[in-house]
Amino acid sequence: MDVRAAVAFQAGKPLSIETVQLQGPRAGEVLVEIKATGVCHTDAFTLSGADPEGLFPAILGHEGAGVVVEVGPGVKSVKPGDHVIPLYTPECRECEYCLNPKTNLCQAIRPTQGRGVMPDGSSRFSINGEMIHHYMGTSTFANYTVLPEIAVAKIREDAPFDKVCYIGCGVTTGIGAVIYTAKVEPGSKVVVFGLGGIGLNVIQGARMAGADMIVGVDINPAKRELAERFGMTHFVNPREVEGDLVPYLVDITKGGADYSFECVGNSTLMRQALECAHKGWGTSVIIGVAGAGEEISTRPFQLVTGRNWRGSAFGGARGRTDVPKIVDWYMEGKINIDDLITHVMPLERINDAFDLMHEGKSIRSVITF
Ligand code: NAD
Ligand code: AHE
Ligand code: ZN
Repeated sequence: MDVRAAVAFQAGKPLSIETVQLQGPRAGEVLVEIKATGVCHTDAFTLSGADPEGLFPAILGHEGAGVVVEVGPGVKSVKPGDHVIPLYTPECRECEYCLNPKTNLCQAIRPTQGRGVMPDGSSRFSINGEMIHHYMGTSTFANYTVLPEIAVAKIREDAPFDKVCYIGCGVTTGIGAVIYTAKVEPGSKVVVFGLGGIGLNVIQGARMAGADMIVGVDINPAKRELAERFGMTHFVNPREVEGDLVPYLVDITKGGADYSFECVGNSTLMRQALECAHKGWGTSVIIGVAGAGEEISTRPFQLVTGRNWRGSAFGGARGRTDVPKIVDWYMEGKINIDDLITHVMPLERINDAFDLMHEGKSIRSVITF
């Protein structure tokens, strides 16, 4: 079938709106009509050329919501008409990883996701006979996409697509990193580096977890007001701090953060986030994605003296199990998504969404089809 998609033909170039061809679902796959998709910084990261797994041409996008229109042979868990959120972290419930409660990183289809193809090794997308790569196994910058059955979470039908699409990445990543990965306790002191689409959800998660002090660190002062509305208690602009940022943060938290989160993708900030964590027990969680060739470093003494350094992908959430619950939280008014969606636009204007992100003018832009 013909579908409308934003195609990334080349790194560093704007997306191009095209009519592309999409083959129907094969065994274990589903065809989903995408109704809305968010634009995450990771899409911009891959488009920039900094992603070692970036492949071109590709249909990017991994923060969608839509309706199942057709299922391939053997599909049992969803049917046409079901409302779903695509999962770039699938949940097969059978692999060694899914069976281990310590991780959410289902590996059932990870190798083919990284090669931009479906689990059988081929792509369903093409343009004029030329293959187009899938992206993160989701490719939501198209009005129809094909996904493995294990990579869709069935959600309630009264949830608005143009809001809950954000649960497909940013909301779950930020809130989940607090609740599932770090397991922040009531009364904690939390420091959040980066107050964008992820960091504000970390703040919202920290408030839900009952943190007492939530420090937000960002070089863009325009992020302050919204972050305060979401629960930030103290704002730090590193450009206004005299001297080193780490001792400043240790000082205002009276010894260091119980939990810190890096939500930018900058390896210098990752080090600062680790080093502002409390001696003896502080945990620092890396969420930001750093470019090819980047490495992190610190003095081993920082870890010897009891700080913990770890990372979180998709907030430690198991998509088919946890995403429907997070949709319920939204529908019950327990989490705020609406105020983080600052821009809504049609697919034809998707490049504006990238510009707004780079200019620091948006939190989340959502594309509606
Ligand atoms: P965003 O562009 O919305 O926000 C980034 C924020 O960082 C902005 O507010 C910006 O002002 C701030 N910032 C930039 N440089 C800074 C600096 N030197 N010091 C302090 N603040 C600085 O991006 P986002 O969508 O929130 O994504 C954030 C990061 O998280 C990206 O690297 C993205 O790829 C990554 N991410 C990871 C996961 C995961 O599962 N681990 C999921 C989603 C996104
Ligand atoms: N392809 C990159 C890594 C990108 C990355 O870390 N992706 C996160 C999700 S970001 C969503 O906005 C993730 O889930 N990682 C776990 C995984 O298996 O990809 C690279 O460096 O190669
Ligand atoms: Zn994302």
